[in-house]
Amino acid sequence: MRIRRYVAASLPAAVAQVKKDLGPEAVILEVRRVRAPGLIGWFRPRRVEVTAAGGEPYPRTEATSCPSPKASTPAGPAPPPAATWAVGATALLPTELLPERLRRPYALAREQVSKLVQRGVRLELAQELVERALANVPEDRLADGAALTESLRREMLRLFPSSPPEPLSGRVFAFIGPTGVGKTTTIAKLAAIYSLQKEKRVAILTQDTYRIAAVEQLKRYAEILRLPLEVLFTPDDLPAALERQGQADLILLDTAGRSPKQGMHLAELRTFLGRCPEIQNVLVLSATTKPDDLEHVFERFQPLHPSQLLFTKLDETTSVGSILNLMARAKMPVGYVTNGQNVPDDVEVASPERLVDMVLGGTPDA
Ligand SMILES: Nc1nc2c(ncn2[C@@H]2O[C@H](COP(=O)(O)OP(=O)(O)O)[C@@H](O)[C@H]2O)c(=O)[nH]1
Ligand SMILES: [Mg+2]
Repeated sequence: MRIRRYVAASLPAAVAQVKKDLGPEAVILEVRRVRAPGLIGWFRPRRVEVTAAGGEPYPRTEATSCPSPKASTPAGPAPPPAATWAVGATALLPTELLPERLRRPYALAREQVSKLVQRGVRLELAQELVERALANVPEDRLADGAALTESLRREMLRLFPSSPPEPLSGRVFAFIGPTGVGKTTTIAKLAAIYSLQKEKRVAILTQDTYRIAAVEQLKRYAEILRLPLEVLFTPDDLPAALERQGQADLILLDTAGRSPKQGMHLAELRTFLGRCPEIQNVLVLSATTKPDDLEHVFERFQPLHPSQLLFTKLDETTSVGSILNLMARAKMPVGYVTNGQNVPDDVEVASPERLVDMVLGGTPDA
């Protein structure tokens, strides 16, 4: 029996080499994703390393004389490398090619990866998370689905940066983000909570004068809550309004929704908000946005340096996994999340545990 290692650009290419060299009966012992050594390796795509056994069994040798102690220990093949999980690399591999002890763990892992992907997590991130999760499951619990889910849960939680218990610690917050994500509704919810429940002096400002309905919407909320509302028509109106509202503990600034494609409008908004360094920007994103679009929107708003994220419409989607894609990329705290149209009830401080549980949505069959 020979044990050999093969490195190729893809798994099918590596398996083809194995078959050619070790014969059709060869058994795959280990599959890993590897990089070329040294700094240069980080700039090259990862390759697949397959360790396989095959060929003729070792011939039995008849001892003709009393062997020396050294010769009595045949050198034998090198043991396979310590297990490094390669869920992505093995995804196309028929389970029968895997050693018996790895079949169930890999089957469970693949199930988890496809569940995460269905819920909006990018494939590469899903594979990485599951690989890291597997690496932390004790050897004797590898076939236990619940152990993998628990480990995966911990890996997912690690993506969230620690956030302050009070998301709106500061005085002036501008709510930025695309049209229709729920900025104005969320401001109404928060204005009600901070003024009625937390007894803060709250003022509302709006820069969204592009649609008459937008100002009217906010005016109605401000009237019901008996809060001051300032409508800002030019960037110069902002410092003056902030000065007039100098007594307020919390100022919530609504902005005109911008299509993320409208670069010029974003630049305008940046100039507007850039006048007052005291303003912290909350990037409002809808959890219903397609994962790719969500990352695109997130990127487009980066020039405005948001300090936290706020996700709306969690009630309308099962693809909350796309939130993890942003967490892996941005390490930005999530302050509030909203889960319905009711003002002020449908808003809560984001809980990474709850978000992760929404992505996992129940354990797979153990
Ligand atoms: N289902 C659901 N709808 C929401 C939520 N937040 C806002 N909306 C709705 O989304 C629509 C657009 O909200 P709006 O606040 O005007 O968005 P804006 O353009 O970003 O200011 C309205 O119909 C809201 O009632 C939410 O958490 N869940
Ligand atoms: Mg609005």
